[in-house]
Amino acid sequence: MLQFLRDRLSSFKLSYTVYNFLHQRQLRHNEQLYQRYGLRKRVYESVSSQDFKGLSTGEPARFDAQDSRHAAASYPEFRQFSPEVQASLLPWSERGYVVLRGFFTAEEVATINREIDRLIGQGEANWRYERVKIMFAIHQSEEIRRIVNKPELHAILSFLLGKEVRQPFQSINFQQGSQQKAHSDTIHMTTYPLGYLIAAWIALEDVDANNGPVFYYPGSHRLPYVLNDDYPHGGTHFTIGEAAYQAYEQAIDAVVKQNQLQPEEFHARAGDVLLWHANLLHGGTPIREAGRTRKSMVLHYFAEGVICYHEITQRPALRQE
Ligand SMILES: O=C(O)CCC(=O)C(=O)O
Repeated sequence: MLQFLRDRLSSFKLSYTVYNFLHQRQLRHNEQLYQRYGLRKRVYESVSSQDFKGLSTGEPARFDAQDSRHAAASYPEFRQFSPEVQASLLPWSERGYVVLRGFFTAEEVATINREIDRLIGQGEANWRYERVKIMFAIHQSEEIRRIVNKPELHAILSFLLGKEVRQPFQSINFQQGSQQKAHSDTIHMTTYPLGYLIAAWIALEDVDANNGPVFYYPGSHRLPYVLNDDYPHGGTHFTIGEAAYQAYEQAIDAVVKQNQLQPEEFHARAGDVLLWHANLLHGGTPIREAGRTRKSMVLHYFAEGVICYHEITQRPALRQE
């Protein structure tokens, strides 16, 4: 009954507005940005791609505007990376993803896994989505925070976007594969201008074809973004459509078919990292060997200096101060 009421309430935009009004401190980051980009709204009101129509499109992310293969070496920051990292960054514009092999050490991986086991054991893990995802472990474990906030990772992400990337907006830990259908993260975590979200996915154990690897469609980030106007989200001026996400997934399925996109899977050793672009279509393959774990962690980052919101729920993104 309580869950039913919560679900009903969460379909009303007004309930978010009230919540946001009470948490305005976490929306301060948007205040100046609304002014800068000419968005005439209060920061606690609902916001979606519709509100940006007619505003200038803003400056695209560095390697959306230029091809990283040709332009990367012209930036002095590029020289701070090892030759191996440099080589892996070059195809970013073309593929929409980057693989960093062995980026975290076995010890770092073991520490993250130990910390997650501790949170689970102490009943403190913030499980969501039918116990598939553990949200925001970075806020609960100093050890995890220290490890994932590796300055080199932030430098790589900032380099790719051409804007500073600081703390992750969120972390999600998985014990099993997500088996999530294809989507672009932009439907969940959206920026204005578009393209200023980036994800870093860390293998916390070896991943093969059978324990539910992440899949992605190389180059799909260059297709048009699918936003609320592009599928029947079923919402109104006052409400969020109850089946909006299912409708979105169907729209993405149609995009995949129309463009005959071919998936690739990320098979990894513990410690390997996959970075993906804000609009890369990706998801989790089925777990082909029942009962296998697929320990992993994904971090989503917004760049500084852009408006951050959630297209699907039309909410501004609350950020930790
Ligand atoms: O880890 C996975 O299986 C998928 C994760 C994902 O789709 C995401 O973080 O956006």
